[in-house]
Amino acid sequence: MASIAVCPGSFDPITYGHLDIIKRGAKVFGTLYVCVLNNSSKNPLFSVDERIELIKEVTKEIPNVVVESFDGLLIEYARRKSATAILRGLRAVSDFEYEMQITSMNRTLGEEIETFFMMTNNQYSFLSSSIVKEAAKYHGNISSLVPKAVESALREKYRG
Ligand code: COD
Repeated sequence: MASIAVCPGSFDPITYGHLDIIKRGAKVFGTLYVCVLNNSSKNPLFSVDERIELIKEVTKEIPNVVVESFDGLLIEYARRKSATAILRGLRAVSDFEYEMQITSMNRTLGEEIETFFMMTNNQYSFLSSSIVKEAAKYHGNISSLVPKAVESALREKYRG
């Protein structure tokens, strides 16, 4: 049976840290659904459609990656996709508590779906979408943190 996993997140916007996890996950799972939470209560910089377009652009060379949005519970989305796994990235120890909470809740809601973690590549340990947005806002050099398409989109957002 081909393995199907979901890789959920906000991806506001996608960084090289996210991309590293997606590329490595795509080598392990038969199909990897990269899914963007459509959460109207947060205040994202990029719309869901913009985030999806950026993820599609930077993953276009990876044939078994599918990019979508989802609403509501991740476990319900994973079931609709017949996924047996959730893939998450871990950066520093500071991620641990939050990830434990999410994993524990997801296990309560759907114990048939297992969560897998991948340790980040060292060079991306302290990389987050928030830090990238902060740097871009003040016109810092972010070329080593995000793919070109994302850098251009950020420049456009913070133009002027
Ligand atoms: N290196 C490695 N991994 C990274 C890096 C990096 N530099 N940066 C981010 N990541 C990983 C994160 O650890 C995470 O695994 C993934 O990439 C996405 O990160 P974010 O920050 O874009 O997304 P999150 O963590 O805000 O996403 C939260 C969810 C949307 C997954 C969560 O809120 C959710 O599932 N919501 C749906 C409602 C639900 O089901 N709730 C019940 C469970 S709480």
